[in-house]
Amino acid sequence: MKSGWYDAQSAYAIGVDIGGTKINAGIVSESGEVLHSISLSTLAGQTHTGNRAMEAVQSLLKKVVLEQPDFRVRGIGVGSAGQIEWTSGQIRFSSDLIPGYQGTQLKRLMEERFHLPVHVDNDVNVLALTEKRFGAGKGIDHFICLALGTGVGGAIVVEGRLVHGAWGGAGEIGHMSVNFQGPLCICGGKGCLEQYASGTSIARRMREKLVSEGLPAEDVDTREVFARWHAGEPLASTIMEETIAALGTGIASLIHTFNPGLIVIGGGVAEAGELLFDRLRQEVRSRTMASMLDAVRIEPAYKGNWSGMIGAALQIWEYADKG
Ligand code: BMX
Ligand code: ZN
Repeated sequence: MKSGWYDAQSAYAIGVDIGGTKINAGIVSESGEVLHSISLSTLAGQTHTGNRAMEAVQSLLKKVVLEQPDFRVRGIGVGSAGQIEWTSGQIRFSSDLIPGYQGTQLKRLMEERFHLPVHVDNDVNVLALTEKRFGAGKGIDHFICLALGTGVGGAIVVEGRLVHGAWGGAGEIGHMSVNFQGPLCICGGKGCLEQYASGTSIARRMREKLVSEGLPAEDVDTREVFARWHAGEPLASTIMEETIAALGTGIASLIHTFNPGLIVIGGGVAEAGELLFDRLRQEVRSRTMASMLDAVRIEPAYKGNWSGMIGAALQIWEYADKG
């Protein structure tokens, strides 16, 4: 299985982060240093996402050998959106955020192409490895990550280890229902957290609201909603208060279920800043048993563009004994 690229002693691994919008690939050290990186859009040119990810690794390696012809790595760690069968590295289910991706044998494809050890896990699960090593999760044994981006992803760390469940699907917190009579979700459920708290849904709900008021809605993206919210615009406040109520409901249930010491929140929506965190802390306080509140903090995720990609690569060290 090992190739000319392989060296078990190398200080570097390849990290690949496959999200609904972008694929980032980079050469990463155990201390989180990023030597080289590249970024591609996930869905461009209708190329299959598995092939697009391999294209990213190929271009990355090409870039590296130009500078260091005898460069070697320990392996490839992939963090991907979708529910990943953890041991086989197959995409067991993927919502239509990434059309045609479901069923991809990502680990097998990567191993056959690059002849390196490959680990594949959910994108937000690997993000939790970055939090554990460098972020707010450092030294905390029980914590939960939420990533509010194209979709809403989650990860659960218990006793210092990621919870994978029966085959790897645990932690799909975006599909925890916060409203049993809520709107249909692309996963088949109703009132999922993702329908209220992803960047995509915030922008969509704002546009719908504007249209219903007969106001111009084109070009209104998440950033614009946040700007209007900070400026005190009532429509934007209505949308964001709904997001905060949904998040507060979900987080309170997570606290009651896992009694965590920390909830880490990342993704594009976390860029709404302190106003979001302040409101969210209040909301969670109002919905959570007082006995559970002492132990838990709600903090923003580790800053940096590459945190998903770094976490993906960290799997190589985290699971070194797994081969
Ligand atoms: C979706 C789901 C999760 C993913 C989350 C965040 C798919 C394709 N995705 O809920 O597996 O972790 O989005 O994904 O089923 P991102 O695209 O926002 O990073
Ligand atoms: Zn859902």
